[in-house]
Amino acid sequence: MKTLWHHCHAATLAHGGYSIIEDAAIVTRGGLIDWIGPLCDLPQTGIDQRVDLEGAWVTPGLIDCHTHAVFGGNRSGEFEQRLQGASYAEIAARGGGIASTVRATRAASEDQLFASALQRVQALMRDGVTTLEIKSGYGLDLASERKMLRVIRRLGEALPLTVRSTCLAAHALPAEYAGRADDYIAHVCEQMLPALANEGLMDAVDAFCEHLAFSPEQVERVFITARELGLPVKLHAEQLSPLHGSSLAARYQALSADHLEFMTEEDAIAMAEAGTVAVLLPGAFHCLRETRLPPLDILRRHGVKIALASDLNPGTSPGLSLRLMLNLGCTLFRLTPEEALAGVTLHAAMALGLGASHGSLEPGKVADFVAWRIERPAELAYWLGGELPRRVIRGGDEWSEA
Ligand code: DI6
Ligand code: FE
Repeated sequence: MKTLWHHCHAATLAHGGYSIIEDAAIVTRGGLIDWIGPLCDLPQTGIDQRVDLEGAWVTPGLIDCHTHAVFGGNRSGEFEQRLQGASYAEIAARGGGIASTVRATRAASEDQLFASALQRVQALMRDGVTTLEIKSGYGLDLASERKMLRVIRRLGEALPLTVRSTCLAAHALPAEYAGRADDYIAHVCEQMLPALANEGLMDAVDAFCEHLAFSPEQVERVFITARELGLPVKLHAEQLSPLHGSSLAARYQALSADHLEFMTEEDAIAMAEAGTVAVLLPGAFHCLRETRLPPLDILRRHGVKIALASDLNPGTSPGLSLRLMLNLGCTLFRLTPEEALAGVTLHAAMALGLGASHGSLEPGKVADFVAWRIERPAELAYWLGGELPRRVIRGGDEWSEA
């Protein structure tokens, strides 16, 4: 069955930047894009069904390539404390922070975690998100990490959404290992990752490389294990201090290094050579009221691909709108709206290892796209959240919220 989507303009993201086709036509078949180009060039053969997009702008389905959307409870109390002067690190040192979400996540049932994550993921979907990465990392023991990863897999089965699952067992030191970080990392590498990989619960492995989390040496042990298990890696790096985690990630051909406020030019060169995507997270920067900007000029100069994500998590970025992140990426980090859109489409796909199949409108790629009723693509980064009129097509089928 061939469907023609017409009466639209397209920002295809296929050949660098917006890659605009005015008065475009898209033919989909079997869940894939069969043909895309100017309507006047359309080969008129064998169209079964026509859909009038009423002058909309079509973009690839949005991809949120860094979220922690599954968690118990929330940390609005810590938000209040931070506004009264406590720092993220101070709150963590007194047993709050990630540890408090670990307690709430361990206490929640799989069904409770599923139900609360579903609400958040549906909020992201209302923004045109068709592909989403979700990390574990609030369980920090085998049973609880497994529970989180199962919820992540279930979300992918329940929703018209491509969900990639990342194991972040090396997110923080669980209380029962206090003072024994090396022992915990050994447990992650020898017990947790092999068991969870064996159960097919993850697509990638991530870690948090920071003074208040794990050292580069500890992260490297996690990366070696991931490599042995045949899984790609990602890294939370250079968010609060310069440990050169992003260079380490590049040495292990990481799909991405994320945050990067404190990265150096050497880190950028290593990432460019390895093809490691820089994932910028303006929601966390904003909520922690950080002042050190990720070095955008250095990333551009060395041709590092830049993605943008919500980092949806209960502590540092309770962000339920990827479009809001487009705005924050532009206003806080000085991305152009065009770079920001590439950051939530093609470059986000690359950050998930999906660059060959997702992220741009090209023949042979999956037919995930959004038809927005907007005047120009920059409008996607212009509004501060809210709902934009749009139609979401996922795998060639139109999604409508029940
Ligand atoms: N960096 C982040 O931004 C999140 N995790 C991480 O390693 C924050 C997680 C949290 O505070 O709950
Ligand atoms: Fe994160």
